[in-house]
Order: sequence, then structure tokens, then C-alpha cells
Amino acid sequence: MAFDAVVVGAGFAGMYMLHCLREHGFSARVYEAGGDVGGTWYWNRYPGARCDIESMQYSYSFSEELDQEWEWHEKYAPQPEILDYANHVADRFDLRRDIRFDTRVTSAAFDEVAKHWVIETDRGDAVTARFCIMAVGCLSSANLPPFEGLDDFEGPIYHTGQWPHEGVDFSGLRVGVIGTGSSAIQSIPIIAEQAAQLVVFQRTPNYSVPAWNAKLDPAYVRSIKADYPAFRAKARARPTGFYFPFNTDPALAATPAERQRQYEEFWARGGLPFLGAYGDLLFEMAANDTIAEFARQKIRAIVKDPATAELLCPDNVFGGKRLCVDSGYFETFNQSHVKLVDVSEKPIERFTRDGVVTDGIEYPFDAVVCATGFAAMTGSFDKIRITGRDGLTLAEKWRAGPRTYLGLSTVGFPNLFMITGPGSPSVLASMIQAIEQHVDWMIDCLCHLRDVGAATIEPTLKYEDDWVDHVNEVAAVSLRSQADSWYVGANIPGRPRVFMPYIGGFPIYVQKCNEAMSNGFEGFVMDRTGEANTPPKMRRTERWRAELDLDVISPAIVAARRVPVV
Ligand code: N01
Repeated sequence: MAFDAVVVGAGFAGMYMLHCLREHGFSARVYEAGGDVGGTWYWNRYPGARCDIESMQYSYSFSEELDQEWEWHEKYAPQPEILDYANHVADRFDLRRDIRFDTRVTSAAFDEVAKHWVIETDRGDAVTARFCIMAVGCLSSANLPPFEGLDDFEGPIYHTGQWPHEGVDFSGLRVGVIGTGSSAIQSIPIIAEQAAQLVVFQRTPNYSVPAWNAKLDPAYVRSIKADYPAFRAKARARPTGFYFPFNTDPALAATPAERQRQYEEFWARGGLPFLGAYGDLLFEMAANDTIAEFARQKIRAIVKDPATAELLCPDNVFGGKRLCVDSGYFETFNQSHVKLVDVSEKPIERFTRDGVVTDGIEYPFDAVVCATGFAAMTGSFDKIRITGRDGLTLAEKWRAGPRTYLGLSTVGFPNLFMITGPGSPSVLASMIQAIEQHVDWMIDCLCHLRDVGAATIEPTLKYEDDWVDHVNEVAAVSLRSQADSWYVGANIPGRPRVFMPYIGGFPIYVQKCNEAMSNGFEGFVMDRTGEANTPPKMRRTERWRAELDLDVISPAIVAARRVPVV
């Protein structure tokens, strides 16, 4: 079968892409490895999973009717509610008829003569498409470290990112949790409520801010729904693509007493907006030290056993790794049946038939939870054999780190697009906003190719190289590039150390995408047979002309602004 486009993945990216392709008259087929829509929210069903972006902002913005009809119930939506929302969208826009579920794309190869992609799946499909659109997600390739003896363990081993759909009852069981990232920090308090004994294996402690989750106030919901587009525009103008009050003053200009008051106030607001307490926190180490020490004081105040409290105190950059947001995480360690085991010096040696061994001690378990994260940003690309011009595979091209132009596409792979690809704001922005902006840009690009009779589009090497340099230059300005996080691939041994998302801020990035388009797809080459010379039309991209919010200008944005297009 031949399609205009094949989309890989039916999470929020693939769903919106399918909807837009249809609206603009393109035939499309979506392949999804899972049994239904939802992507991240389909797979990550571990206890306590919920979003750390407020629910009124974590949703599609393309349909005012959808915005009005959907009701969120909590400040931070739990996973089942977000999955309900994904299902609602699939039903409302009749998406499922073009999605093949339980089907994993195994290879995509560009045929240089026919100028189309040949896509194969694990169910034996072999279809062709002019455009191959990767909607594979940034955190969707689960990382199960190759612990020795995994197969010897007689109990179940769960990964938070591949949680059983029927749920897991840990009542009365001896449970081990490996990892202390966001997934662990959300699930540990709930697992502790059920388990008879819980042992948490910690390699690196993490900072976490309370969510203070609560039922949504109907008056607040009404006030946003009264003018949702204005609220969305305000969010899009922010470097993160979501709105929260942000103080641009430097922490170092305040007195210790003023800082304490300010941190208390922002702590009381909770969640990721805690980082908005001062403008220099992610750029000046001395400023970062002040917020890090405040967070450590909070841990020491919560955790009663001083030795456990010290083990839980991170000494790295605050917010250098993705900040965690919790509901009672540190308090959990005050329970007598919960134990923290440090594996920073003495790693987990092996699994045995009965449990896990570290530092020569065997911890017996009935079940083990690996909250060990993901091969971020590129892991899901690695799972598909993607072959471009001259037989080059994407894995070979990206061996030393991903290289893209604007995080949208990569040289040597014509008509291959990546939604929230490496080199775009992606995980540093509110994901659904980042997804919509990418899809809208890509659809305008596809319409333009049709308008001018072009068969293919791909970036030029110069623009790609300049963009990669720019992504690195801007990353170097932020303390985030110094932390050993999944942003830089440091969570998995052997991955190249490259800061993968674009940290210059969402509005700046959007401006760069818009400029590239309005300058006739500057930085791209098209293979054209037609003579038509129509200028690009910003059919969908028009709504992304948000102005930069100058109130929240940061050093990364200043660095990003020095470069006009690339
Ligand atoms: O994964 P992680 P995650 N031995 O990589 C440890 C998003 N998310 O699934 O820090 C022992 O953060 C590892 O240790 P270390 C969010 O963007 C969002 O928790 O590498 N330990 C770490 O403690 C988040 O950042 C939400 O030293 C090992 C943990 O496993 C991202 O997803 C909720 C190990 C992995 O932490 C990933 O979060 C959940 C080993 N061999 C996730 N290997 C919300 O919206 C790894 N670890 C709230």
C-alpha cells in the first residue's frame, strides 16, 4: 500500500499529526507498538504516575471546542485521567481507523529512485510513504540495566515505563525499588503503603519539590475557560512553553533572609515553578548553591533519621537533572518498614533467585521495581533500522550524538521528520505545546512541497552543523549541561555525552522555525520538478507567532538571540 505519510507512534504527537494530515488532504497510516493511543501515558501506569505540568496547560490547544468540553479534576492530572483524555481525543476526531495497534515499525528505508520511504513492521506490513514521520517520544525506550542474574530472580521484575495494565498489588510483599528519579519518587510513597517491607536502592539522590496537588477550583477553571486562547498565548510566550509566575531578579542580589522568605514562598506554591524563585538559579553556581541548600534543609527537616536524611541530600546542581515533583516522598523514609540503601559506591552486584545483592549483602524480595529510566531522546530511533541516502543508517550518523537541523530533520534522510526530535525544545518545554508547534510546521512544509511540486526536502549540511553548534553553545550557558542527567545521555553507560534538547527557550525556537519557513525554507533543499514559485503559506504555523515574554529573559535566551536563524 502507498500513503502520503506514515507516522510512527500514536501518542499525543502521532494523534495530532494524523488529525492534521487528514485535514490537509494527505493519506496516512499510523503504526503504534502499544494496544491503544496515549504513548507515554499508555505505558507509564505505575502507581502514583501523574503529570508535573498543571492539567489546565497539559492538553492540546488546537481546538477551542475540545478545550471547553474537557474537564480536568485535579491541579496535576493523574495518569488514568490523561489516558482518558487521549482516548476522548481519539474518539472525537475518529482517529483509530487509520492506526494499526500492537504493531512495531522495524525498519524505514529511503528509496532514492522512487523518492519514497519503505516501512516494514513486525507484523509483516511493507508499505510506502512519501513522508516518514517519527512520533516516537522522548522518554519511551525503557532502560533496564543489564544486571547480572536478572533471569535467576523468581519473583516478578517490573519497569515503571512498562507497567502491567491490570495493575500490581504489593500488599504484604517484600519489595525492592531500584532508582530514585521522577518515576521512583512518585511511586515509592504508594508502594510503601502496600508493601510489608520496602528497600530503595539509590545511586544518586534527587531534589524534589512537593506538588501540593489538590482538586481544581471550579472558579479557577471557569476563569481560564473564559479566555483559553489568551491563557495559551501567555504560556507559549514563556521559555518553558507553560505559564507560571517567574521572578527575574538574581538570587545573589538578595540578602540571605530575603532569599529564605522567597524560597519559602515558592516552596509553598510547589512543583516546577519553584525554580522561578530567581532568574539566575540555572546560570550562576553560587545562586544555585543557595536554592540547593534550601532544598537540603527541607529534606533534613522532614526525614527523622539523620543518616538517611544525609543520604537523601543531593550535592549536585539544583534543577540540573529534571526536577522531581512529589507527594510525600521524603516522608516515606520515616516509616519503619522502608529502608534506603546507597549503591553509589558499591553498585548492585547481581540478582539472585531470592533478591538483590549489593556490598556483599543479599536483600530478599518478592518483587522488584526498576524505576531505571529511559534511553532518552534517541532510544526509540535506535530501535528502528532507519536507512537514508547511500545506505547510511541513522544510528551510524548519530553515533557521536544526534545531529539535526532545528530538531525537525537530518541531512541524508529526505522527507523524514521527527516530532520533538533532539535539538528542539521538546522535554524542556511543555510537551504537548512542543508537539503541536512541530506538527503545524511540518504540515505547512508538506503543503508547500505539494504547492511547488517538490518531491523531497532535507536540510543542508551547513545549516545542520550550525544548528548543532548553536544548540551546544546555548546549552553551555546553562548549569544544566554540567549535570550527569539523561539530558546528556549520562544515565546509561556508553552513550555519547551531548546535551540533546534545545535550551534557548520555546519562543526563540519558534521564531527560528518561523523565520526558516518565511525565508522560503531557509537551510533546506528541495528536489523540485514543478516550476511553481509560490511563497510558503503559514496555514497552521500562523498561530505560533507569539511574542517572547521579555519579563523572563534569561542568559540562555540572550545567547540564543545572538543567532538570527541558525
Ligand atoms: O528515570 P530517571 P525516570 N543502578 O532516569 C537509577 C519524566 N517523568 O523514569 O541518577 C542503580 O530520571 C538512576 O540513577 P542515576 C521526567 O522528565 C516525568 O524516573 O543515573 N540505579 C535514577 O535514580 C523524568 O526526568 C514524570 O545515578 C540506576 C533512576 O534509576 C524522566 O521522565 C514522572 C541504575 C532513573 O531515573 C525520567 O524519569 C516520571 C543502575 N544500574 C517521569 N540505572 C512527571 O511528569 C539507573 N538507575 C512527574
